[in-house]
Amino acid sequence: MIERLESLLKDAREELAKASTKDLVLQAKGKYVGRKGEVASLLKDLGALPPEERKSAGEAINKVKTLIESEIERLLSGFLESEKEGKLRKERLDITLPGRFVRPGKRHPVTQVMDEIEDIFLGLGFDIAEGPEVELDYYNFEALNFPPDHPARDMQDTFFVGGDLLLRTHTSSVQPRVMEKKAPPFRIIAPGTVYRRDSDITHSPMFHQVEGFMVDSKITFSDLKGTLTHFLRSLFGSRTAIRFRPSFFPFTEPSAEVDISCVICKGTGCRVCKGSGWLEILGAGMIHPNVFRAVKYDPEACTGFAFGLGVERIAMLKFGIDDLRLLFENDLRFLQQF
Ligand code: 2NM
Repeated sequence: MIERLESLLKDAREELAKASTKDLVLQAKGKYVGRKGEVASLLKDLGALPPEERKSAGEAINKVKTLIESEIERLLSGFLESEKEGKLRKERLDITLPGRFVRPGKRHPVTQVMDEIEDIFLGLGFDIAEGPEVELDYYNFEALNFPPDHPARDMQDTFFVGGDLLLRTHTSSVQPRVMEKKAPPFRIIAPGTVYRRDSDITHSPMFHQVEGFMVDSKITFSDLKGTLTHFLRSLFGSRTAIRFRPSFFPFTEPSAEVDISCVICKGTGCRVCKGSGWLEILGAGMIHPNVFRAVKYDPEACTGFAFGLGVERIAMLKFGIDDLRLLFENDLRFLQQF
């Protein structure tokens, strides 16, 4: 028995010493100390020994088993360690590599200017209102004092959708919608997209407007001048000169066109202002009594001012863009500059 044990231990040690892979170690493990291994069969043979030898033989077998098992354990944990190391080496990250740059999106220059205009009026206590781009003839023209045969309707070429519907030609169409639902006093701006049948270097069939109006019992032309002066100096700088010229719009009386001193030459005359030193920037006036009548307001009891401006034109002046079409081409090389 002792001889068998000694040669078993020797064989196991030799085989384990040669086992160069985890699998070979596991194979040896099965062969020597597995459930049907050699140690197990020695233990089975214990029964054939005389009773007085069994105890010491059993102890000797278990000692050999423990020796083989601990050698196997040592080898296996060594393989595990080097497996882990190999994995770590393979998955190693170079945290000093520069990351891949993702270019952040930016707001379109027209949106930037629209947001800036909204911020100025929000600062003056104005609310923001919106209305549909596909609009009823009534809100776009009739309620704004453009009767069906009024020559002012020819001033703008309109996209008609059919029936009573058209693409709104100005965001003024929002105003009578607001007034139908609300009683004065209020001050509101209506920013949005509008459509006209115009297309050349200075006109796009789709563009953006901000229109504003303020209604109360004693709003005067001075309120209009003060509000627009504050607005234009916030937008173009505190040294901007402003002038009001008499004009005509169907929905305002009196009406004015508002000019600012040229943002390029500061008033001395250049190509942008065509030598005049002034740039036409918005239209405005006191709301016509017929507009109040259309929304069932008493024109004797309320007064109000209104104004409207084109956002693309302001964006072009602020950013020094000389061709309107650049704003609609969505060429990233152009847009990335703002
Ligand atoms: C302009 C110029 C002058 C205007 C008038 C109104 C309304 F509905 F209150 F009567 N909204 N917007 C207006 C007045 C718009 O744009 C050049």
